[in-house]
Amino acid sequence: MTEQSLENKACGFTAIIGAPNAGKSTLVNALVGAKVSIVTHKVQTTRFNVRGVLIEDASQVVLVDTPGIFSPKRALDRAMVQAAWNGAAEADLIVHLIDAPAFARVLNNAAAKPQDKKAFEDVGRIIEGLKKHELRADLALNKIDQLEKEELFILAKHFEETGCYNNTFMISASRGFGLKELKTALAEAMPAGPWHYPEDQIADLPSRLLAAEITREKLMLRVHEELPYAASVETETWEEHRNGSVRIGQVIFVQRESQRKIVLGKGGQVIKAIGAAARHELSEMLDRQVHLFLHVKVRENWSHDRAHLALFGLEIE
Ligand SMILES: Nc1nc2c(ncn2[C@@H]2O[C@H](COP(=O)(O)OP(=O)(O)OP(=O)(O)O)[C@@H](O)[C@H]2O)c(=O)[nH]1
Ligand SMILES: [Mg+2]
Repeated sequence: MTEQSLENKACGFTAIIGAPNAGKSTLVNALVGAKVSIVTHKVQTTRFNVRGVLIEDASQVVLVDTPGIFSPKRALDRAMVQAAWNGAAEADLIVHLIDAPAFARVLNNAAAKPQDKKAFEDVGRIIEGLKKHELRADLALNKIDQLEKEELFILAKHFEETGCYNNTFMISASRGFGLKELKTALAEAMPAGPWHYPEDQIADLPSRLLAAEITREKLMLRVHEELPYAASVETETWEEHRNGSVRIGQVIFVQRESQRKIVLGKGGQVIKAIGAAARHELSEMLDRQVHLFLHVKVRENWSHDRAHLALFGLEIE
């Protein structure tokens, strides 16, 4: 590497914060161009900070996907929200992502759903938090594929008046609208300095953790109605075989026997489907044959188990 190219390099952290379900993980995946963080249509999918790397020109932007910020009640929720604020405080740049259609529905009093009102309140809480911690952020209005143009400008004005934001972006993380402009702006905002990661590295989640997250995503997608947030997944064994395949053993922790029955399903059908979906995705990601073995265990207090949560870098009081 020449001295010239080193001088031009920039690298820093950009934290993506927002209310649950704003689309933070979708955005991080879209900016990285690969799946580094799991996504579902449910709130509180992301439980800990997940890093993904975007390279744009001479800049390496380390994106930090954070858990949604809301009013936490349980110890695990508090730890998740704390992790999000820590991610924001440590970052060179904060992007506050908004579910713009949900916010607009509340602002206009137009057919707002209960979850829209929750998101609206959470956004208020985040603005208070930014002020309290004396943090400035960039604003990104997301899901503009579902919003009229006029609405967008009303929203932009609303947020401008808070005085918390430098720049405003209007994007659709899932459709890719506005992402080119966002990438350029993030790259330009990073401080000069050497890159943190080798240029071919896009994520830094250990394989065991990533594998557990993939299974948790399939679990949430499959049984979220019956078992919203009562489960956690841990990779217990990881064996590389000489023929190139890998054998992964995981435990799904639930809090009650009734939940264990739900995850298993009649004749084990539900867990079979979860396992098949997870195995399929893992095989593609790892680019080799995966043998996945899932077990369901009842551990009433998994959400208070420090050792288990420490696997994800979460600390409870
Ligand atoms: N229509 C539309 N939907 C989107 C867009 N971006 C994300 N979504 C959807 O919004 C939902 C939530 O996405 P996530 O990326 O999991 O949201 P999150 O902010 O990471 O959520 P938590 O991790 O729970 O805080 C998913 O169903 C996404 O497909 C978008 O630009 N347009
Ligand atoms: Mg998320």
